[in-house]
Amino acid sequence: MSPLPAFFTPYQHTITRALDAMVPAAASPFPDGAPPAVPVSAAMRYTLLAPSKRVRAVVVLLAAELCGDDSRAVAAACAVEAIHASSLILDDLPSMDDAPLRRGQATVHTVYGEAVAILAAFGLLNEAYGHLSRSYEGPLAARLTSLYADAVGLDGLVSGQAEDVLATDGVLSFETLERIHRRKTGVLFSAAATAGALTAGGSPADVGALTAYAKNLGLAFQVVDDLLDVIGTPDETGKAVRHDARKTTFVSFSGVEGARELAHELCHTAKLALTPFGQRASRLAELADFVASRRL
Ligand code: GRG
Repeated sequence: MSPLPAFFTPYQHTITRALDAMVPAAASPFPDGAPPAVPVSAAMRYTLLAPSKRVRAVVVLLAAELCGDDSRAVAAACAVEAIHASSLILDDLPSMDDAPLRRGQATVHTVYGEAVAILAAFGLLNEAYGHLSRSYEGPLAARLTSLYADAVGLDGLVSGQAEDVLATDGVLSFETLERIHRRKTGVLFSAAATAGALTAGGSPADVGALTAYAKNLGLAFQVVDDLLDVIGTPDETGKAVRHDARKTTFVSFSGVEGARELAHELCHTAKLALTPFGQRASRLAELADFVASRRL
């Protein structure tokens, strides 16, 4: 078993509190306090506030800390978590992964129906960008918004997911698989590290090093995700396993041991990118060690 590093707990609390405030429960329109008839905000909160490791948010906060100022990072950390939650809702839909379980609970479309799930995903994405524009001023707001939009867009999650879904049952080359996984998962990690550094006014060298770290960490994260689909359990991962049987994955390519080795190599490369920061980057290094051998 590989628990999350102990230093995660206070960061997780900070983020969950801030997410709770970012998407408040809709006030009841009825005098008796009965829930609103249209449960979109409930569906958004159902996913957003469900138990999560909050790894992407922690990457934002640690990157900002390393660049010397974490006082402005929380909003960018919340925005990346809202984007991530939006992508999970979409990924679980019947037309995509058709998944029954996520974050240890029934998936949002199985509870609220598919229409509300789709609207909740749009709602979270919209909240992410709105929150950035309300939380940062001029050039920084624009930079963060375009950073996250690029991560979601045609060189990021949307393209990675499209290629992934359309490739089910097909045969992929290793290069194609790597491109899909970088886009589907890696780019959001890179954007998280870059965003953290930008909110702290990090130098171009700091931004470059942190982005290189997160690029490798993000790909490793997805390699281990593939691995956990084969060797993990729903209790550990909070989702159904053996779900990727019809897909080409890093495990179907390299076997369990090969995928494990690849994850370790990528995390080692991620840690090398931290060299300029020395001991100050010990938490990001610890995070890479966790990712390489995580079971959750
Ligand atoms: C418009 C936002 C948007 C996305 C459209 C659906 C889609 C394109 C992309 C899906 C990408 C996806 C779900 C990639 C998998 C990433 C992954 C490894 C998820 C699991 O992340 P964890 O383990 O989950 O960090 P927790 O629950 O801990 O946050």
